[in-house]
Amino acid sequence: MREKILNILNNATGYVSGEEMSRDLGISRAAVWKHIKKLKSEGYKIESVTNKGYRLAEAPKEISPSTVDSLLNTGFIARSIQYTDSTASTNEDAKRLASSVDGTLFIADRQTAGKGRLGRGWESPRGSGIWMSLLLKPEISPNEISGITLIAGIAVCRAIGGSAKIKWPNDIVMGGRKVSGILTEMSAEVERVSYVVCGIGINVNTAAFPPELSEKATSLYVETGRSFDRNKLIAAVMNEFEPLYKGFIKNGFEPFRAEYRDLCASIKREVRIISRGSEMIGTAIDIDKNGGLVVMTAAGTVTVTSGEVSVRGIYGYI
Ligand code: BT5
Repeated sequence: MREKILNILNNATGYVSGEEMSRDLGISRAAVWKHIKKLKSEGYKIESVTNKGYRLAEAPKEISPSTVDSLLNTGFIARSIQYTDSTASTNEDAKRLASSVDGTLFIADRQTAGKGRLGRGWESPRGSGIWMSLLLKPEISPNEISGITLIAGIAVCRAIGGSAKIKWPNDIVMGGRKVSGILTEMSAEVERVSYVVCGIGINVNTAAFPPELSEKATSLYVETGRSFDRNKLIAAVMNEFEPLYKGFIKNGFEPFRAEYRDLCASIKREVRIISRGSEMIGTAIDIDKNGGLVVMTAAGTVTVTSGEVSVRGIYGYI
């Protein structure tokens, strides 16, 4: 039905009335309106005018691996791109194809089972976002891996620019809502990392979110009122990521600590840390040299290092 509606809108010279569409497609006008709403949330700009109907003003720009490639100035990051129209999860794709070359970037226009942390889901509709995963083969110890999430956060913030901030450890927020999330997974033997998959999701041209996310999620489009070219943004994140990653592998997190702290929206905020069933309340006061969150609690100062924690109570949405 989606394709049929797009076809009608694409072939129309002016406005098409809801009535006409409902008749041609054999569905109710309410159903037509629902599909239009869905397309809008995917980044299609559809004008609706009373008594005239609908008009497709602008379709979202497609992701094009060759365009991304032409915009890269990296040595090995994203020099190999595996693009697919639709997949369950680009993190799963990267893990399945972990024998691919170091720095391979897996991108999908849509994910049907996008993953968040701790078994949570990640809403990844078609056409409007960036859902991508980098396959990395760093020679560092498994306990340093969480730093990759942090430097990826810096890369995303730099690429987005503007008011983007980081909610420690893995959320990029704008206007108090989440615009991007990062999920880093690894496969390791005792002391040796075999590979790391750093998954990055960015809500780019999303116009509307499902009700359960509308309080906590936002997109670049919602925050700025304009559409972004996803190809340019993917390349910008990769171009920022490579030098950060190289620096991190060589010298650890310390050189990036000051920038991360400046970008970190959690500092000086009341936070509630939830880790494996236990809970702790305090004020986040600093980022330590390994990227841990330093929290002042009634029982003294604690540094939270695990990536497997939830930080709550900073924004209205959590
Ligand atoms: C994350 O988890 O923020 C990590 C998200 C990583 C997504 C990327 S997309 C490419 C790659 N492939 C994957 O399968 N995943 C990665 P977490 O901190 O657990 O946040 C998840 C929570 O954010 C959910 O429980 C929802 O409440 C909320 N959420 C879900 N979809 C969202 C969206 N599109 N935008 C903002 N918030 C969302």
